[in-house]
Amino acid sequence: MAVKMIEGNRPCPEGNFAILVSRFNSFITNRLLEGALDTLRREGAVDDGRITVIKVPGAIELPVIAQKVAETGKYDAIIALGCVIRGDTYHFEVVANECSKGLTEVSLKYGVPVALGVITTNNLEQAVQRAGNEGGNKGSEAASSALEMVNVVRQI
Ligand code: INI
Repeated sequence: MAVKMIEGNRPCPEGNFAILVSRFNSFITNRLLEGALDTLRREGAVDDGRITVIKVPGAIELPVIAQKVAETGKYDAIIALGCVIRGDTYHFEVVANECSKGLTEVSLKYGVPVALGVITTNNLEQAVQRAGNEGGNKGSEAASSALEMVNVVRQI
């Protein structure tokens, strides 16, 4: 008997996606949003009518809204976008750690894939590099991961 192999494809035209975007460092997070939208449309063949974008103040606010979205049962995946840049205080660690921990908890509690497109960098330059058009865009990567996960989940 052959091994059953489950692997997600990217196209996901019948999927419903919520993109949560934090406004803090919006010059970066808007680029992450552009990357995520572009990938959902081009790799996923997802129609705009299946995408909901929700803005929140900062990365700390992403988990509670992810929870509200997951509770509805209407979305196949959530893509969380944010940008946390290290400052002089311990605040960076608090925001970055609590955000990613909260998002993981939501994902596991509701069984909904939550793609982590929250970049955590030491400085603005690193953030710009990760929110680019060609070199790399973590919003686009998160969207790609969400597409794959929806297809994997459907096959299990
Ligand atoms: N929020 C971010 O998304 N990125 C940051 O770099 C950041 N820093 O550095 O403070 C940040 N703070 C705001 C936080 O997410 C909350 O919005 C705020 O504490 C109000 O709850």
